Amino acid sequence: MARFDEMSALLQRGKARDLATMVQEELAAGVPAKDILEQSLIIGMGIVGDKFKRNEVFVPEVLIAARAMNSALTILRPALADSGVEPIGTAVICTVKGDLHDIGKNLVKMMIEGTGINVIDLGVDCDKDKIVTAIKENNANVVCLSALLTTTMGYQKEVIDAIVEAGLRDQVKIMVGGAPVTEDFAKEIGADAYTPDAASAAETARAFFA
Ligand code: B1M
Repeated sequence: MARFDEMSALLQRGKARDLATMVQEELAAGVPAKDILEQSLIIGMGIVGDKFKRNEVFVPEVLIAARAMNSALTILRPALADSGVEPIGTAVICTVKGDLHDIGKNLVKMMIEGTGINVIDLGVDCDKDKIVTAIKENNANVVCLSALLTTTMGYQKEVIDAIVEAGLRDQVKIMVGGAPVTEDFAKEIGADAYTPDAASAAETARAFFA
């Protein structure tokens, strides 16, 4: 238990190298990868998310914690695959067409990955056809659309319309976000959820699988 708490603390402080070393030691000592993930890393990332929501930590701290999470996941991934632990689902994420802002989108991606969801990142300036294709190819359950410009937030509706036209609307939950986006706008365009920050985006995505 103390070792799980220690790894969680290293993750929260963004100590990627020390965390990676400790994860390797735990695996070598026979601790199941699933326990390391669920009883230490996901809890640590959740604590970072809660602090972010309360403005107790800020973007740089979240990014370095997420980077530490990724370094630990790189080590855990083969062991998780061997032990048959499957991701709980798949999300497709992007910043929509015309929009090149990706810092918030990357945060959302990393926080959602921290909940055990497989995330396919389509990058920025993403066209609706590419999103529809990615949903089909990856059998995705969740779509996450980010927009930072008032001139691009409208494209989120075009993506939702394209998903409806492709007959995929019942297969996916659609989440929207980004600075100009609001709860009312999300309802108006037919999204399933609006979340104001990366931590609540991760909570909402996870809740879709509860
Ligand atoms: Co741009 N930019 N920018 N910019 N930029 C803004 C957004 C702006 C508000 C600045 C301003 O004028 N005050 C303004 C938009 C105005 C508007 O539309 N109302 C603006 C503009 C105008 C532009 C250009 C048009 C400038 C120009 O060229 N004339 C241009 C557009 C380029 C384009 O996209 N086509 C442009 C370019 C750029 C840079 C390339 C220089 C750079 C982006 C670099 C990058 O992302 N790799 C940039 C930056 C850095 C910003 C600001 C300063 C910071 C954005 C940021 O990363 N914030 C921004 C001003 C500001 O916000 N203070 C600004 C930190 C990030 C963590 O927050 O992205 O909001 P954010 O994400 C949050 C939440 O919104 C939420 O979670 C995140 C964290 O909790 N969230 C989601 C985001 N996506 C979500 C999805 C979800 C859920 C939650 O579910 C799916």
